[in-house]
Order: sequence, then C-alpha cells, then structure tokens
Amino acid sequence: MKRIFSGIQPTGEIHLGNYVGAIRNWVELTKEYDCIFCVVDYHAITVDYPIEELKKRTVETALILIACGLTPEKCRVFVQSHVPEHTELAWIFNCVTPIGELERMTQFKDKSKQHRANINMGLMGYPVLQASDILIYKAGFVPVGEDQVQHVELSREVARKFNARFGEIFPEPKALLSIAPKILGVDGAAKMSKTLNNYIGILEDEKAMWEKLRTAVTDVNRVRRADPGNPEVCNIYTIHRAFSDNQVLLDVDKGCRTAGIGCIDCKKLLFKNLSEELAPIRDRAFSLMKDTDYVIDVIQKSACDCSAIAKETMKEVRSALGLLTI
Ligand code: AQP
Repeated sequence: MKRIFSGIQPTGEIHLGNYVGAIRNWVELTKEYDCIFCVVDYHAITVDYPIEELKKRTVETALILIACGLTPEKCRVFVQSHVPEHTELAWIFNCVTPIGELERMTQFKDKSKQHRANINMGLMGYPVLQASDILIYKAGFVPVGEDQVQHVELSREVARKFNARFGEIFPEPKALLSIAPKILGVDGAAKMSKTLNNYIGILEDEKAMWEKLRTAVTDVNRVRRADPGNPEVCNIYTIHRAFSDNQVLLDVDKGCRTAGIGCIDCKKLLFKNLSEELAPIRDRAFSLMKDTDYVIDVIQKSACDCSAIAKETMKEVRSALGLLTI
C-alpha cells in the first residue's frame, strides 16, 4: 500500500482553510493509502510563540484531527518531537540542500517579513525538516494546500540530491491537492491563516461563525445588490465549492452573475451547508476534550509505530553515509 505523510502546525485554531485544503482530503485518502499524520511542533517553534500554550495546542490539534475522522483505526496521528529521528535526518539533509533554494522559498520570504526580529536558521531550514518528516517514512504522496506545494517540490530535490550522492534510498514525493487548495481569509485578500487572524475556526460556535461569514469580503465589484458579480473572484464561492452540491453551485453561480442573488443570501446558503458538516465534528471534539487521556494514548501508540519505521530508515541512512556504528 502506498504511503502518505502530511503535517499540521499546533499554532492556533484549526480553520476552514486547513480543513478543506488538507484535513478533509486526508480523511478521504485513508481509504486508499497507508497514512501518517503529524502535529509538527518543531515547525511551530520557528517563530515566537506562547510557550505556556504549546502543550495545550499540540493536544488540541491532535484531538481535532481525530474528531475530523482521522481515527486510530484508519491512520496514525502523532507528534513530531516524539520521533527524534525527524531532526536527525534533517541535519543530514541540511548537508545536501543548497542555501539558495531555501532563500527563494515563498513562505520563508513571507515569514521573514512577518517576524523581522527573529529571522532564525529554523525558519529558513523549515522545508528541510519538512523533507525529513516526509522522507523518513519514504512517503510517496503528500496531501497539502497550495501554499505547501513549493516545499514538497523541494523535498523531491532533497531526495534526488541525497540519492545521487549516497545511493537510492528515498522516493521523490508528490504533492496531492484537494478540491479547494487555497482558501482566502475573511479579508478576501491573504490566505486564510491561523497567525494572520483572518480565519473562521472549525470549532467556533455558530453565532461567531455566522458573524465572520456575514462580514467576509466578497467580489469587490458587487457594491449594491443589483450589481452583477463574478463567482470566480469571490472567496465565498470558493468555499461554497467545498461545501455545497452541484445544484447549489449552479444556482449561486448564475445568481451572482445576473445579480439574482444577494451576497447575504449566498452566505446564508453556505452557512447552512457548513454548519451541517461541521456540527458533528464540533460535537466529537467537545466530547474528546473530556477524555484527553484517549488522545494522549492515540498519539503515544502512533509515535511508537512511526518510531519503528523511522529507526529502520535511519539505519539505512547511517550506513549509506559511512558513519561509524557501535
Ligand atoms: N488557507 C488555506 N487554504 C488551503 N489550505 C491551507 N492550509 C493552510 N492554510 C490553508 C493547509 O493546511 C495544512 C496545515 O497547515 P499548517 O498549519 O501546517 O501551516 P500553514 O500552511 O502555514 O497554515 P496556517 O494556518 O497559515 O498556519 P500559520 O498561520 O501558523 O503559518 C497544510 O497542508 C496547508 O497547506
């Protein structure tokens, strides 16, 4: 069975972008692939973060993945720092990754602007650690949102460079995109992001969710209800695509182009469909919050499984590098 790896940072509330861009696709893919999903806490420390919050965020992120359907019967969900071979392999990959490649990564450039006072090596080496997260399990496919495609491509290059120098050990992983690989924030401008605070969290209560949706930016050309719009440039329509059936999509598309439907009515339709899908996830998450021992148990068992795979890979890697083993 082909293997999939993907990760998510414990950097705050999981939002609609994470959900439709990644997590919902991950649940689907468990039907066909051997899946490993990881809460990547070492990635989260590449920027300043509230230290006292990290443990809670880490457990909550794993908990939400389970509530979304990534249950231990279907896949493994574990925490990156519990399998230290990830960082060991990252060091080795540092030695085959050209600095120039890292400097041109879009995320590095963006985060360097956002965190001018702390542009550290970890921020630049983020994609090297990501390559190691994927390749330590020899995963062939990496389901991600559009923003992460560039990093997956770098993982391919890292695998290629390593294999060329030390022998064929790693596959060249491919990115897999969901049907909604890029969701913009409620500002309708930047990518929906935990740290940009422009998101709708998937566990938010319905009142808060509607308030954010109600005021979310749509096609800027629709100033008045009578103005026709273009669904292709409207973030609400993009989110509709992820939650609404074909008939609703056709009606909304036509209504928007002919000014037959107002933005608020379009949002109400979306809200109804969103709520239907997210309500059971929210219920499962809130009941798991009362049983975090179960969540800890899942991440412990998964780490144990993943550790066994990672140790095998590292044995091969150490031998290929010519390191002295004792
Ligand atoms: N807006 C988005 N649209 C589609 N997919 C998205 N993803 C994130 N934002 C969107 C995908 O979600 C997965 C997990 O992302 P992450 O938490 O590891 O990091 P990120 O991409 O940096 O997401 P955020 O919310 O923007 O986090 P912060 O603000 O902490 O940097 C990935 O597959 C990602 O593509």
